[in-house]
Amino acid sequence: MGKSTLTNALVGEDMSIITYKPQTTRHRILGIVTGDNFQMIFSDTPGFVHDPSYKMHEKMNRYVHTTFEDADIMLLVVDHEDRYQEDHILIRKLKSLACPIFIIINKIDLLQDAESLKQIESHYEKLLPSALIFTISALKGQNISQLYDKLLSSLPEGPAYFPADQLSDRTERFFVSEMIRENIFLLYHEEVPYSCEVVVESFKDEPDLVRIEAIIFVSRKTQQAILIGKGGRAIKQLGIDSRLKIEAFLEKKVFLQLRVKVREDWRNNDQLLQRLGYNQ
Ligand SMILES: Nc1nc2c(ncn2[C@@H]2O[C@H](COP(=O)(O)OP(=O)(O)OP(=O)(O)O)[C@@H](O)[C@H]2O)c(=O)[nH]1
Ligand SMILES: [Mg+2]
Repeated sequence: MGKSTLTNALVGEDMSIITYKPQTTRHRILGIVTGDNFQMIFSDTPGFVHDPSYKMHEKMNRYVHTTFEDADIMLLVVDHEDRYQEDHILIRKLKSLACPIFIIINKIDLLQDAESLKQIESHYEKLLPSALIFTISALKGQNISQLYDKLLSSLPEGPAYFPADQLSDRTERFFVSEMIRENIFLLYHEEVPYSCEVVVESFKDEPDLVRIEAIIFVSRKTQQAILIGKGGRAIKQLGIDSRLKIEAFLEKKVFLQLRVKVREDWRNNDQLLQRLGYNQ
């Protein structure tokens, strides 16, 4: 855990949303860093879903697979509690790669003693002898600059893919919808956040404010009621929290309108998934 926290730390921007809940990231999001004589493109992906319950999970896994196909350097982010084994699909795939592999042992701020860190390191040294191992705290910024420097010096030479001022492959609308989704993850419980997807329907940049209309899709009528809450209290809170975040991001006043729509079982609907941006 910590892929998105690490990507944001390396890129130096809050690109990916972060929550304490698993499966927060659902798409592949590029963060672009351009220097005087280099361009590094960081690719944040969902975590691999082992037992996909929905077509959406399969699409999320496709994003992970795509990264294996086009990365110049692969980073496997593990935390102090993970112990990946030989038969893990990601380890098998890593073993078949020709590019450099970095194993990132994250959350070292939570480890008290040096001995347990040594044990984790030696586990991964045996598992992937050709990989470089880094011990970091993405949250506290420990060893991030060393990792950044090593990434930069390990990249192959090539042309820049993006204009120097471009920070991501994603639009402002996408980031806004993600900020709403982040707040859904933080405000609602159990299955509810997982059954929601957010689409920005309209985005009007007016002289003194940005007027945004977003739709939250849920997969059942009962979830719609939960999202709205008694007397509309829950969705009001969601609107306030999301607006504050979006205002900070756009650096402008925002008028945010949220609507909730039921799309039965959208997570298994190919056409809808496509419309919702699951394009892999
Ligand atoms: N203590 C500590 N917590 C961390 C660190 N890095 C990330 N976290 C926390 O771990 C949780 C998950 O972080 P994310 O960056 O969203 O993890 P992810 O791998 O992107 O997760 P998914 O997108 O759900 O696959 C959040 O609560 C983070 O604050 C770290 O170095 N130390
Ligand atoms: Mg993530």
